[in-house]
Amino acid sequence: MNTQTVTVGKKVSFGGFNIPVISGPCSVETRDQILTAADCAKEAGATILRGGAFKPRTRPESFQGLGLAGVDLLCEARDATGLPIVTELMDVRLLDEFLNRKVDLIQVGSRNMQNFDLLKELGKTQTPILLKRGLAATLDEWLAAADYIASGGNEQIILCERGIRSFEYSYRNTLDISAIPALKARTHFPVIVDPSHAAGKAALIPSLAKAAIAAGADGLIIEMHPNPAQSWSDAEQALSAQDLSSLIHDLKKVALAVGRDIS
Ligand SMILES: [Mn+2]
Repeated sequence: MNTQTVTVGKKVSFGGFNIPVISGPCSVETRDQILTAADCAKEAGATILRGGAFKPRTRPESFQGLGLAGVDLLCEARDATGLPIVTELMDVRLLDEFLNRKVDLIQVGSRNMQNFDLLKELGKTQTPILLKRGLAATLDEWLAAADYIASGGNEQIILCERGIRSFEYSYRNTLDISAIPALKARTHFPVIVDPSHAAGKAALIPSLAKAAIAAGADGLIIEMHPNPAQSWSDAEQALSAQDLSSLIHDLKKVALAVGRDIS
């Protein structure tokens, strides 16, 4: 099936010749941290800034994010660098706050993939949506979730494979590379890959990212922290700015080998 393009911000298109890389920290922590991360992401060749402000953490004692103050810091980083921003919306009651701040790409996280009331409300907007695959969701369930958004009138949807639950515990999740060509045959939505949450370990990320592009992914979302060891969440999987820079350099070669580019 032909992939439609979804444009985020003024000029970052998913689903075409170019393969955009989204990067930034797991969580927005401080003003300095996110402004530095934004500069590093842009310098490395990423074209969208990520950062969690509302964090769906497994344990209640874990850092829950800065909330709307974190979204405001992302907006400040957008103003400083020109990079569009993506951040997760967990609570439908905060949708207007996201729309007022013109969040460029609203993420629905794995744990909310089947939060149907949230999906229905997002379907009434015209903001691009990054729909991550549920922890144990089949392709049928995932595509049905996308239909909840699309049937409200919002077709600006990007699907994100981020690893699924399996019996293997040597890494955080099992990256389902097969999902990329399988989805391409079934849907016109662009498909991107999150190697960071699939791997859970920084050392595995380059291999998974290369495999994703070779298999036809339309983009990547990769966690990067200016000081990975000090990261308040997902420290083990955060790349340094230098790691991200050299990875994007290598990924360009894979993209060219499959008739695409990262620019
Ligand atoms: Mn994370």
